[in-house]
Amino acid sequence: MLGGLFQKFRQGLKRTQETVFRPLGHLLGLRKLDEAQLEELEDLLLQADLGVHAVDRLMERLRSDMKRLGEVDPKAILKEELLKLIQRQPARPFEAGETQVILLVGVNGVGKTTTLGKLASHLKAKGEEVLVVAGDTFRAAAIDQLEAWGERAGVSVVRNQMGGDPAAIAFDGATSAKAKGLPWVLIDTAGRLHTKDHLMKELDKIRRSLQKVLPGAPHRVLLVLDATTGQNGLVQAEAFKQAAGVTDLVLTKLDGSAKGGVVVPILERLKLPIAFVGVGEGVDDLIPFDPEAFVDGLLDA
Ligand SMILES: Nc1nc2c(ncn2[C@@H]2O[C@H](COP(=O)(O)OP(=O)(O)OP(=O)(O)O)[C@@H](O)[C@H]2O)c(=O)[nH]1
Ligand SMILES: [Mg+2]
Repeated sequence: MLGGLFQKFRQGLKRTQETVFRPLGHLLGLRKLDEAQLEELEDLLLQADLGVHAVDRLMERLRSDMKRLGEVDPKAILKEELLKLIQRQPARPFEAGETQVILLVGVNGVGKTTTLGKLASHLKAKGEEVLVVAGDTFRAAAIDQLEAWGERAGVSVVRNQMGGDPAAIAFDGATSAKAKGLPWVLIDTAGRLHTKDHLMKELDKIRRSLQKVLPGAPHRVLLVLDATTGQNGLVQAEAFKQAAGVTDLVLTKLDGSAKGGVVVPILERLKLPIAFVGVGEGVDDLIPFDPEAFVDGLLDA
């Protein structure tokens, strides 16, 4: 990862680092930890939303190394074990080719539209043409918000009136992009609760109408997750994975969260790659997930 992005990643993890990992500092510098210190470390790691499984694994490794070697470097062990846990699902790069449709899904307010806007700008800046589809037809404001992002990115937006059928507008967008030979179609969708059956079925309807135009579509389904909800977001994520054929994850609002450690249980439980993380509201605040930058950002003050 390039230096600038690395810094940005680190900046995005600042709240998690300061709130949860900095207080670990005095323990990570020790070479021998007594039982009370081990317990303190365990408690702090659990508070970081790393998940019980990962924390158990870290503690086991510390205890067994200490027994075997007499001394340990807790920070090095933490880095090594965390990297092992999060490196299993490398994200597939976004490479332009024949028309590819990307659908963004998730619960309300997680950052779908913002992520779409950032992604559109990013692809366009690389010189790749993008068509954006306003598939959230529930609110007029949602369509306007997407128009604004489209303008900023310099890409066209396909929209119909409020209350229109999202599957129909998705169909129109895919048809138009295919006819023009554009490499990317990004489709925004309305926020929906994973427990609302009819809304989850609507995603299926969008899929089917896209497939009428492009048999492989949607080529990617990005599930957008809000990092500030920590492990509470895992249940909804699993429901979306089941119902919406999710291929990649986007973890937004990392900058506003002290629960950045949630990356670990997310990757463990969902077994999907994190394609991007959101580290702010600006157009450049969407960056590829990088395991090394993540671990360094958490543990290096
Ligand atoms: N700090 C921060 N704010 C973000 C990030 N991503 C999105 N937001 C903000 O979160 C709020 C909601 O973002 P939207 O993109 O409208 O969320 P949405 O999922 O499209 O919302 P609905 O369409 O209502 O379901 C906005 O105020 C965004 O600016 C991020 O990475 N960091
Ligand atoms: Mg939206």
